[in-house]
Amino acid sequence: MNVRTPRIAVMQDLSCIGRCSLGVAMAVLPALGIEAAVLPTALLSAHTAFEGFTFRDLSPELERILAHWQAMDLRFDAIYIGYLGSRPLIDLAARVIERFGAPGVRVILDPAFGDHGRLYAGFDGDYVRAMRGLCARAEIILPNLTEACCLLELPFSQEAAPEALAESAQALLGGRLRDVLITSCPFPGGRTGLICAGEHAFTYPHSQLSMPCHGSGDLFASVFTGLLVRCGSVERAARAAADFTRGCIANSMNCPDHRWYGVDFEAMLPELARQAASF
Ligand code: PXL
Repeated sequence: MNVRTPRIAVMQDLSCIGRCSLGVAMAVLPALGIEAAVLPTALLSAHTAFEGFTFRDLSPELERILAHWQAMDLRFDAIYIGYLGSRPLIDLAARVIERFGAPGVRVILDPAFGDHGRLYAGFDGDYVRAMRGLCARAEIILPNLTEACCLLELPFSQEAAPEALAESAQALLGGRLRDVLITSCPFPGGRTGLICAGEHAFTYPHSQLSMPCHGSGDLFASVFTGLLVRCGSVERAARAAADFTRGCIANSMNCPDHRWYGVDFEAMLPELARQAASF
């Protein structure tokens, strides 16, 4: 039997230190039996929560890569866009979707511009507004609570009611956008979890872990995208990705380094590969 390995175009930065973005996607997707074809948006010495990080915007090189890809008759099962880093890169991402996002290609966007009530270093309201425009070109977006509040022009609140968030998120739907899947949402009883508004509406609360871990959104997004391509179900992929991410964060809690150096997921990849077999 010769089954074609699915291929996902992954557009985000390469941060040399601090597990996030491409570093995570290029480990997770192959563990799920998926080829990661990468479009690096920027090269950083470390992610932007580390003081003194270097940042090289790769958009000129990306233009050349895209020109080559366009001549190659490439096809993808999905396009997964994460941290971009500048306004020109948002425009480039829109072009990637236009060129390679034919009907049937899943387009998943993690807006990746903030967390814990704040924007990441280097971002401002203009960036958020441009990202809102990009959201309408995606099929599924994966904002965390901070990003969802910014996109919806709501004040950030750890106490937002899940029903109210889901209702507000409806405002973003339309264009190509079918599902708004918000991570790290507060639920009654001190729990946290997922709220999905749109075609596949559901909620998935679970108990809160005590240590926030940098890069946990990127880990969730990579696992979600891979499992979605494997099984086609937004809810099933999201629940399993949340469970896996939570398990990895629990593993990371014995070492405070992971708060900034990222979720300790490597040792769990064989387990993820085993689980993927049933997807
Ligand atoms: O995890 C999101 C992320 C991705 N890439 C870079 C970042 C961050 C968050 O800070 O700085 C470069």
